[in-house]
Amino acid sequence: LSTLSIDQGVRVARAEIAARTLVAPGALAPRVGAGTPNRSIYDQKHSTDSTPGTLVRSEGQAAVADVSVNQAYDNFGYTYTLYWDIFHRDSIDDRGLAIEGLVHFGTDYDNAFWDGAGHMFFGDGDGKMLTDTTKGIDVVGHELTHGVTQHEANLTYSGQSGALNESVSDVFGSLVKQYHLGQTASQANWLIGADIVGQQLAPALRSMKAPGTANQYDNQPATMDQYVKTTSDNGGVHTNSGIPNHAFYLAAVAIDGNAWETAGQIWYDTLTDPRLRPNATFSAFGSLTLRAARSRFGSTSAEATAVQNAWDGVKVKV
Ligand code: ASN
Ligand code: ZN
Repeated sequence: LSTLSIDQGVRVARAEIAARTLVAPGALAPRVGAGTPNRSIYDQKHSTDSTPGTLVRSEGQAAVADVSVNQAYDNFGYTYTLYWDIFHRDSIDDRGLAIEGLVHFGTDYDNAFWDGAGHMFFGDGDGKMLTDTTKGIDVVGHELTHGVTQHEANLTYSGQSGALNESVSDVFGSLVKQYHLGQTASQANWLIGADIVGQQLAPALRSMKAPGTANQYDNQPATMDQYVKTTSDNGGVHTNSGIPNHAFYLAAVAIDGNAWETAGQIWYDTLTDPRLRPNATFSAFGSLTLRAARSRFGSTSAEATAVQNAWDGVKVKV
């Protein structure tokens, strides 16, 4: 220090500040409290109100008598943990946003959803189509990921960008489950919603491994030539998501090992890439995954090759 003139010292300090501004915000020192979720679970008591009902469990509080409350709380925790441990993301907005779950929404309500305004709603199911939706770790991960997507690429919820929005939720929902269970890509079953289906929809809502085979009503395509043109479901967002879902599966199993470290990292890099536009097509998304694979793992890496082959496999040009 004594060998530096004041001027040199100032220049060093300036260089440090300049260097720091080049670093991505996520790479800066974590905020105080980062690494811990801030969960609140509300009981809607079967109402269909869109505002939170009775607060029944908040962060750090012990389990309560209501199983749905604890399942939502725990599955939010596992979802937060994947995002924090693997992608260094602090909650839905990467700024520690409170995670709010509203359980017992409606009566026999056969769905769970993100409302776009910070709340995740969970129905109890009618017992035939669906059972308690809080039980599905991948389902809870799916809904929370809708919030992540809203804060990142904000993929428009219709047509191809809507199917990408849906697919990203399935991808990270599945990864939350795989990370929690410690399963490699080849050990995972790649089903979505297996823990919340009743006998009518058994064995699952969707299959990333074999789209179109998850249950008796499943009509998901696995390849672009089978893309379903429809005006229902915002242009088939829950149907055509089978195509990018299957691309992710193909990439993950070709690479094998822990999917969250390879294909998952590539998809996360893509979701958070400012080049991913809200109206992205499958092709635009696929091209960005290839770009992400090359920049993170190398242009001739096994990961980049697997990603290229995956999109070829679902007949999407990248
Ligand atoms: N469970 C559905 C979903 O998260 C609800 C919806 O159709 N938006 O995709
Ligand atoms: Zn969804």
